[in-house]
Formats: sequence, C-alpha cells, structure tokens
Amino acid sequence: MKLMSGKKGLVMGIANEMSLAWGIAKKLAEQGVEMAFSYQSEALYRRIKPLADSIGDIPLLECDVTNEESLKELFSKLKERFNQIDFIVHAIAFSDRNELTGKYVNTSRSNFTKTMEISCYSLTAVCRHAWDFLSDGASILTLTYLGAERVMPNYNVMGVAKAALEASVKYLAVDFGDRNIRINGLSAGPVKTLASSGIGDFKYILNWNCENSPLKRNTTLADVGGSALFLLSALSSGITGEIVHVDSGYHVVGMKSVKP
Ligand code: NAD
Ligand code: IMJ
Repeated sequence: MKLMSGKKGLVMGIANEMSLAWGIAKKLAEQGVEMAFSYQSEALYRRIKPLADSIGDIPLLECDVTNEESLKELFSKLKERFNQIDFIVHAIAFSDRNELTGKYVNTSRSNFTKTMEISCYSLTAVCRHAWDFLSDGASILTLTYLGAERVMPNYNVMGVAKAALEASVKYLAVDFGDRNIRINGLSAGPVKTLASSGIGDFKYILNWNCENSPLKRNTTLADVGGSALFLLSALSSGITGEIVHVDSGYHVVGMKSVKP
C-alpha cells in the first residue's frame, strides 16, 4: 500500500523539469496519487506535456492566477474529473526582474501590487475557489523562502510578498482548521530554477549555502519533494499553519565567506 493511494489533487506552478513543483509531483506520483497540473500559459504546455506523460495520465489545465475567470474555469474542469481533492500544491511567484536587484526602497507601486497579487494573494484565491471541493483531511502546501523572515540581498519586494504569504498560511489554517483541512508553507533553500536563474549573485548564494550548511550541500528537488510529500500526507496530520524549512543553510549565520 502506497502512502498516498487513492489521493487526488492539483499541482500548480510547473514550468519545466527544474521547477520545485515538478520535484514534488514526481515524489507524489511514486506514492500513488492521481493529480492534475495547472500551468500559467499556452507557451508552457509543450514543456510540461512530456513531463506529465512520463508519470501517468495527468490532465493539464491552463490557469493564470491573476484572472478570476481562469481560476473559476480551472476548478470547474477539475470537478468534471474528481469528486473532491485531497491536496493542492501552490508553487507560484512573480515579480519584475528589474526590481529583484538594487534597493527595495525603489520598488514601484505597480510592481509591488503585481508581486503581491501573484506571489501572495493567489494562494488565498485558490483556497477560496477550492473551499467546497476539498476533502476531510485535505492538505494545502505553498512554497516560500527565507527572504520572508530575514533580509536577503536582491530579494526585495519578493521578501515582502513571502512574509505576507506566510502570514496568509496562518490565517488560512484557522479558516480551514475545523474542517480538518491543513495548510502549510515549505521554505526551500536556493535551488537553480527558472525563478532563480538570472538573479544577481545566485551562484555565490548557492556556494555560500553549500559551504556553510550542516549537510555541506545544497537543497535538491528530491529534498523538496520528500518534505512536501510528508506535509501533504497524513503523516503530518497534526501540523498546520507552519512554515517548515527544507534549507540546510537556515541555522547558520555569517560563517565562512565565499568569493563571488
Ligand atoms: P519556476 O519558475 O519553475 O516556478 C514558478 C512558477 O510560477 C512558474 O511555473 C510560473 O509559470 C508560475 N507563475 C508565475 N506567474 C503566474 C501566474 N500569473 N499564473 C500562474 N502561474 C504563474 O521556479 P521555482 O523556483 O520552482 O518556484 C516555485 C516556487 O518556489 C515559488 O513560489 C518560489 O518563490 C519558491 N521558491 C523557490 C526557491 C528557489 O531557489 N528556486 C526557493 C524557495 C522558494
Ligand atoms: C530571487 C531574487 C533574488 C534573490 C533570490 C531569488 N534568491 C533566491 C531566489 C536568493 C533563492 C529565488 N526565489 C526564492 C524566488 O522566490 C524567486 C522569485 C522570482 C524570480 C523571478 C526571476 C525572473 C522574473 N521574475 C521573477 N519573479 C519572482 O522575471
């Protein structure tokens, strides 16, 4: 008997084979889940179709989280396929890359709003649309980063959005709690993905983490997938409203410096 046999759910935020959401989907597939993927735009379809095909019969549904109609359509299509769902993975973030560098104080009003809408409010919107569709015992997971708690160079408005996302996890945990539905955040260490490529000093950040972390290595997709599986399964039945760190550099403050 597999850990997630008979469980059904939705994974949002796969862009390619490096995506954290893909690491999670692969681990879930090994444990017998039935799932659907949602993807942001048509351009991504040809990238994620082969990934989905490699692990089973997975409906691919387009959904731009900034669009209420698109969210409505996503859940109505999901309802045609599943009676109820047992888990949701939310692995979505976006900010203007020009503002993920330099000083936070220069954040524009329009990018602040956009970043908050996509990277924070979308979780609440998804939960609202899923309200009647989640099973007793369901589990929701979002992805976050240490830059929510501490100032990380260049993370800027994304850090502010992640702080609000982490607070949303706590409020949502209370809203859903009396229905035995849990919601948690997984705070991952730096991993090379689309969302981290092109970020200034990213190689330096990876090297710093690798050198200074207790495990002396960086976080992998398998690490993220394993922790996500735990939080989405009944093994974590008492855990809700929490931010769990799968980040071996988390505890270490200013140890060895690593040349950029
Ligand atoms: P990624 O680029 O593979 O995933 C980001 C996803 O967000 C993409 O699939 C993209 O299509 C989606 N997205 C953006 N705008 C959207 C919209 N309007 N509607 C629907 N989807 C939209 O990169 P990733 O690193 O796997 O990021 C996934 C999550 O993990 C993000 O929340 C990110 O903040 C978080 N995270 C990443 C790292 C890291 O180092 N890579 C560390 C900690 C947390
Ligand atoms: C992102 C920016 C600055 C520093 C960063 C990151 N560090 C890490 C990330 C140290 C680990 C990756 N991360 C945790 C994110 O949440 C990334 C979000 C993101 C990335 C991009 C790049 C491309 C783009 N817009 C983006 N929006 C959000 O155009």
